[in-house]
Amino acid sequence: MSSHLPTPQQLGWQDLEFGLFVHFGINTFTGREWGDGTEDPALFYPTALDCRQWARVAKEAGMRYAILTAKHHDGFCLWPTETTAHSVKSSPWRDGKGDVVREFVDACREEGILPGLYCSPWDRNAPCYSDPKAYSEFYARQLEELCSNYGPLVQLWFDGAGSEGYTYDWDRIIGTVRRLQPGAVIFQMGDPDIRWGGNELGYGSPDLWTTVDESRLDILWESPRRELPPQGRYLPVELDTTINRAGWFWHPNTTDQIKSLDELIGIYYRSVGHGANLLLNVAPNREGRLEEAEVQRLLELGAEIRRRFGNPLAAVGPGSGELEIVLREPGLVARFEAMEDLSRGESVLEWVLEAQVGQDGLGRPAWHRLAHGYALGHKRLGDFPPIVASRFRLRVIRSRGEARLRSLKVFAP
Ligand code: FUL
Repeated sequence: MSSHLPTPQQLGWQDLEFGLFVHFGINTFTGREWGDGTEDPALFYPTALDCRQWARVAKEAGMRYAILTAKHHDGFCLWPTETTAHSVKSSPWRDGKGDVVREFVDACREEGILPGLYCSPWDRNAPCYSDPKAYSEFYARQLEELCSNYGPLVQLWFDGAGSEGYTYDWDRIIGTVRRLQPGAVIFQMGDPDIRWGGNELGYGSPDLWTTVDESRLDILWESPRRELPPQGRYLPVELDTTINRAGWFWHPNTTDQIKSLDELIGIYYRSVGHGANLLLNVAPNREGRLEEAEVQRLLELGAEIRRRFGNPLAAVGPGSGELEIVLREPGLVARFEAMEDLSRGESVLEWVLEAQVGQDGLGRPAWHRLAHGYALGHKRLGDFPPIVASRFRLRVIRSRGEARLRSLKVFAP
């Protein structure tokens, strides 16, 4: 499927905006970031697995979805798969009867968080990996289990690492997912609905087009091009990063590497505020619980997002070409949120946000520029030096066809 129009699944996923990434597995117990597949399954032994805690914290932080590493590159499966013995079945944890994927999806649904799964294409344990045809079949069967037995999934996460130069039978693999999980979006590999933002810092360019020339994704990563028109394929961006600089998996004694609230807010502005989804990783420890210090930081982030964007002075929407806010009396404004209506594709090519500051010599309203950009996309967030004004307008300067705007909100400092 390749179209400049979004699917309902893509639009629904974009509205989720902020998700929890959960890296948990054999690496949690070895202290490594990439296992080599020779790890003894007996190492997997969380002493107090608490997926409810993960889901509750995600919910409280304002996240709407969560993705768990059902299988990372080391090949160890967190569910009792029939495809290999390299799984929770061979671990003494719950006498080999445990199923982390089950506990995860159940906990997410109880909290109203949409669950999704990461299942690494690159598998350093499966002996058949040396035979791409046999492995594609093996991998499709793993996905068949994950897509059949755990209810509706919001997203399947196909990480590109380790797969350079390898030939998967994507028709077989993606076909399985599409057939069993028609509501899910696919990330990055095969026939994706969602593309990677090109770095693991959570920083997206301000001109992050949603509709791109897919043959040039690598160029987009290197240097996003302002003039690139939104033509080609509708492919929204997901940016993934970690709350702790130490890595994707849990590592002992790394509290000092937790990102600061300022840094995380900066990441939020440059991801969600640049029209992408933010998938923020918080890794469970060897108990199977998120670390208290990381939970606190995540909740601080959620509270700060609510403080900044939860309470607009005014809001308007939708409109074509221009949206205007008129406050009853002049207010101090320092922040905005603007959204494009993407339901019929990306249309805005250049936009400006202005405040009226008195009149010019001829008695016409005088407008002061507060923000300006090219791509608008799902959402743009921004701060500007505080200004007292009562009239604000978001104006499309150039568009492809009719410009469709979804909403504009302004906020006090
Ligand atoms: C990368 C992987 O190699 C890392 O281990 C991690 O899973 C990250 C999200 O993607 O490509």
